[in-house]
Amino acid sequence: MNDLLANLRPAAEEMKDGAFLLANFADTDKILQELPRLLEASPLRHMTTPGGRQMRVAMTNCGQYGWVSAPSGYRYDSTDPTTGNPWPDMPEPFMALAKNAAAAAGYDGFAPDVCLINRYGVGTRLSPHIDQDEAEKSWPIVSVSIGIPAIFQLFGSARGGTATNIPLYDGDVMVLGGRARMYYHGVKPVTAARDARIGALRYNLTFRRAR
Ligand code: MD3
Ligand code: FE
Repeated sequence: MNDLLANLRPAAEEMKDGAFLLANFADTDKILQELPRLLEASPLRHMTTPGGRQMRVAMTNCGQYGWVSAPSGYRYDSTDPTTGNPWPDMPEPFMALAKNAAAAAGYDGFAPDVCLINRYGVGTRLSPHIDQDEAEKSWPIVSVSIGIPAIFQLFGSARGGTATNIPLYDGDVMVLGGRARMYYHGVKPVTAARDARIGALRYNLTFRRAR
């Protein structure tokens, strides 16, 4: 886009059916300052799916609840099963970012009780799925990308069909609401790149209202 017009670009661009992109919305330096102590309290781990497979994305959580995948199924739990402790509190800057992003896409009053932290290495992908473990699906999910880029794929209500491919760069925030909230989505295998701060890694934070 022409630089002279850049400040006319809306803060939130609707990509498809209630999926909004807020390009370069997040201060990821600030997020990366908070991460080490969160990961120390509740380390990243490769969860097992109900089908018995290990997820290639490493995950942990902060907030009142955390999303857990186990052989027994998916759930939100106030206890980290790895440590036996509550998940670490959601840092105030995380909460503020999630609220501001939701509001910029038209969702006032969003108060996430979960921050799922996903870590991708080069080659890591996330298979198409629907996020349906939350009690109230009318709240959006807010996603924050950190580090090396990835291509996010947004399908429709069915698993197949053509995807809308959305490259996500460091600082990009997506707000998933409306019909897109229940759409299949995934992440293509992450291609080789380096971030000056964290190397060949991508983190994604998803802020959710579980209960
Ligand atoms: C579209 N994470 O954690 S974030 C997930 O990049 C997840 O780590 C991906 O899918 C990642 O469940 C994608 C963007 C996102 C998050 C939630 C959605 C897109 C969504 C929920 C409904 C539709
Ligand atoms: Fe998802």
